[in-house]
Amino acid sequence: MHCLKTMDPQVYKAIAAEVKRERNTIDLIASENFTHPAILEAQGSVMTNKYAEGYPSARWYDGCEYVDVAENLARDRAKKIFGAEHINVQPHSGTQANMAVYFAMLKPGDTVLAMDLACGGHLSHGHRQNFSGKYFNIVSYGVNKEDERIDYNEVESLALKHKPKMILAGASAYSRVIDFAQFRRIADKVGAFILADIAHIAGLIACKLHPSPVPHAEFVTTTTHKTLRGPRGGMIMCRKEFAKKIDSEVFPGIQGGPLMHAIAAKAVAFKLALEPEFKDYQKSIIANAKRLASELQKRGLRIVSGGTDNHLLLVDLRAKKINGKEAASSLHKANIVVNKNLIPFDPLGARLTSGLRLGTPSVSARGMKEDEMTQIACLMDGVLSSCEDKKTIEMTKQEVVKLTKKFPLYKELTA
Ligand code: DSN
Repeated sequence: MHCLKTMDPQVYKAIAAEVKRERNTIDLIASENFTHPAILEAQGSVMTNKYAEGYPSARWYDGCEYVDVAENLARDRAKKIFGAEHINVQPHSGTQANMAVYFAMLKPGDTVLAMDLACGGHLSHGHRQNFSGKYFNIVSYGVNKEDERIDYNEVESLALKHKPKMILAGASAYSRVIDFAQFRRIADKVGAFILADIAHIAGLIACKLHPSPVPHAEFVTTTTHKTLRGPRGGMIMCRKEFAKKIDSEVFPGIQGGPLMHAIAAKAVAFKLALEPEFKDYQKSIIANAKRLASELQKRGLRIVSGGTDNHLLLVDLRAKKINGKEAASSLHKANIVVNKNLIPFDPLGARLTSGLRLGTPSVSARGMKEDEMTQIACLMDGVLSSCEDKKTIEMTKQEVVKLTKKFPLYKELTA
C-alpha cells in the first residue's frame, strides 16, 4: 500500500492497525470471515471506477465489456454452486437482497411470517425500525421452549391463522438445521411463497453440508462474506419466472450503479467455493463449532439447544452470573472478539442480553482445528469466570497472541 501510505497516512495507519488487530485476535463473530487475498485484490481494483447500471450486454453506459465479463463469471459460477435458475449478484448487502424480494413481490401492509429476532431472526425479517417492520405486517414464529428449535407446528398454525403472502425461512443466530422442505409444505397450505435467507449458512449449503432451500423456495438470498468467505455483499437466487421482476427491483428499483469491483471479487469467491478444498474448509467450520460447544459445556456453560449443527453456537451465560455485554467486553480486552446475543426467552433486553453468539468461520479460515477450539474454550472460561480480574485478562491476551502467531494471517500484506 505504498501509494496510500504516502498520500493519506491517516487512513493507511488505520488499515495497518486493522491488519494487526485481525492477526492478533481470535475472531469468533459468526458473521465474519477472513477473505482470500485474491479477493482483496479484485475488490481493490479499477473496476470500482466503472458505472454499469443495467445488466451484462444491456447497460445504460458504454465501456462495460470487461465488467460484463466479471458479472457473467459471478452469475455463472454462483448458478453452478447453488443450482439456481437465476442469479442477481448486484445487491450491495444481504438486507438489500431481502429488500428487493419484499418490494418485488409484496405490497405495503402484506403479511409476512418470519423468525422472531429474539429467537434468532435478522433485522430485515421484521424489526420495527427496519424497512421490513415499517412497511409490512410481520407475524413472528419462534423456537420451542423445550428444545429451543424451530417449532414447525407453530409455524404451521400461525400460517393457517394469518395467511401470510410470504414465509421467510432463515436466521442470524440459529444453530440447528433449517428444514426448508417443511417450510414448503406449510407455504403450500396457505398459498405463500418462500424467501429463504441463507446468509449465515451459504458456505455449508454450497458444499452440501446443510440441505439446500433452492428446490423448495421461490427466492433465496444470501450475503457473500460469511461462511461463503467472499467480499462483503449480497446476492439473490430465484426461479426463472421471477428473474425479470427481481432484476428490475434491484435496478432501478432500490439500487443505482452496481459495485463492479465487489462483483469481480464475488466471482473470485465463487471460483474458490467450487474448489474441493472449500468443502474441507466448511467441514472444519462445523467440526470446530461442535468442539467449541462441547468444551464450553464441559466447563459448565449451557449451549442453547444443547449444541450445534452449523457454524455457530449460542452460549447461555447465566451460570456465570454475567450478562452478554460484560462478557463480550471482557473477552475483547483479552483479544477474543465475540458478540453479545439474546438467547431464546432471554430475561434481559437486547442491550445487555444473557448470551454470546460464537462462530467458527474465521478461526477455521486461518487453519485452526479442534485442538485449538479446546484451547480457546479454556481461555474463554478463564475470562468468563473472572471478568473483573485484570491479571487473568492480561495473561489470556498473551496466550491469544501466542496462539494466533501459530496461524499467521495475510502474510502477503506488508502493513
Ligand atoms: N451482522 C450480520 C449477522 O450477524 O447476522 C448480519 O446483519
